[in-house]
Amino acid sequence: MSKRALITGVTGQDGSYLAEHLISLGYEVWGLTRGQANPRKDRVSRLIPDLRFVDGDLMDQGSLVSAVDSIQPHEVYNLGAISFVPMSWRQPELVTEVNGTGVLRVLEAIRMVSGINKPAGSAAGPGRIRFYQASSSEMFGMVAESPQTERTTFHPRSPYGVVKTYGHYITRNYRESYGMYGVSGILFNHESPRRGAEFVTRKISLAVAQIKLGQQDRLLLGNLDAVRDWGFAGDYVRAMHLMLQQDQPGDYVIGTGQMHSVRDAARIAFECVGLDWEEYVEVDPALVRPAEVETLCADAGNARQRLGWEPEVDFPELMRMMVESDLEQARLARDYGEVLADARW
Ligand code: NDP
Ligand code: GDR
Repeated sequence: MSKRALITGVTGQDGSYLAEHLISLGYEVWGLTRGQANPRKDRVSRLIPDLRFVDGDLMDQGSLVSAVDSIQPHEVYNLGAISFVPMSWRQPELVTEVNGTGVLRVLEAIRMVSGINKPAGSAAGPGRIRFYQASSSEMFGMVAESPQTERTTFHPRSPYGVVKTYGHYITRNYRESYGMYGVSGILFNHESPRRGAEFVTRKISLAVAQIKLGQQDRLLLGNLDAVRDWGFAGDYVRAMHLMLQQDQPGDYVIGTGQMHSVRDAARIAFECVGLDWEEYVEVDPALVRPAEVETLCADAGNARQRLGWEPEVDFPELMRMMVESDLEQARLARDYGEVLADARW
């Protein structure tokens, strides 16, 4: 019998790559989707025909209990979130509800469906559903040491980072309180051609494509000095799955260990199409954040050693992949119209 997995956030970047990966491993994969007519659900179902769907929302406890109860998954991956950091200054309460209390609701759904009513060591036992929480390098924020490991102190710099830290600790607490199998992957930034257009790498690759085709003449960015450890989403979903296959649950830092600035990202992307970034990029102070995470760099030694995980795509290759994909889609949109271009993802 094949294993069943339930993924929240299946319509997002990571959800789609994870669903593809698990299906390729023989899993029966269910994605939680919300809303009565979510266009992102149509998009992911076109991309992954074998994916099944169940209704639910991280804001609605009953829907999560019902989803877990009807699917009886072996593994639950909680990737659903409002993931764009600036949103967390604009709507902090909503972000707390979805990204923080939402984690608690999924854990509670698993606890209830598994019949775990008492703390660890009770007759109920730990249950068999394994849980993955999408923790974030944003929890490190103002970094106390570099590179960051699973033991580095958290000092989040955005409401998003603060709330992800809650999700991280409540997952650990359910592990310690109820003996549940729950892990947190502390993932550093990861990108792909499926990345949302609001994130800086995709904003750059989209602009490069439009500028190359003469459809845009400049690109406004915020802090060019911000430094991130950027990897490829397809590599990172392999790590999520590996984390849930270990005998003992634990938390893992996932990243490449390579640092690049936003300026580097722009330079590399424009170079892919033979253009000089300095002729097109301008700084817009309105895009600079109220409190910034200046530098992040992962030490993923623990994941390498215990999970055997390694990233396969480096940063220049990642930017090239994104620029080429956006160039192809922009050409399709120009020649055949938006609908065909969007159908690709
Ligand atoms: P995306 O923004 O691409 O996807 C977010 C997903 O969350 C979407 O499927 C969205 O669904 C869903 N969602 C939003 N609100 C709700 C809700 N109320 N109930 C259920 N689902 C909801 O994010 P990524 O794929 O990039 O990231 C996946 C997870 O990993 C997130 O939790 C993110 O915070 C975290 N993370 C991401 C990193 C990265 O670099 N990508 C790094 C570290 C952590 P809908 O279509 O309905 O809006
Ligand atoms: P981040 O990703 O906030 O790290 O969160 P994002 O790509 O939005 O920003 C990265 C850095 O680039 C700087 N920057 C800009 N960012 C955006 N979006 N737009 C701009 O114009 C711009 N100019 C400069 C930012 O200030 C920042 O320093 C991502 C998300 O996926 C989170 O959900 C996840 O938890 C973290 O990565 C790890």
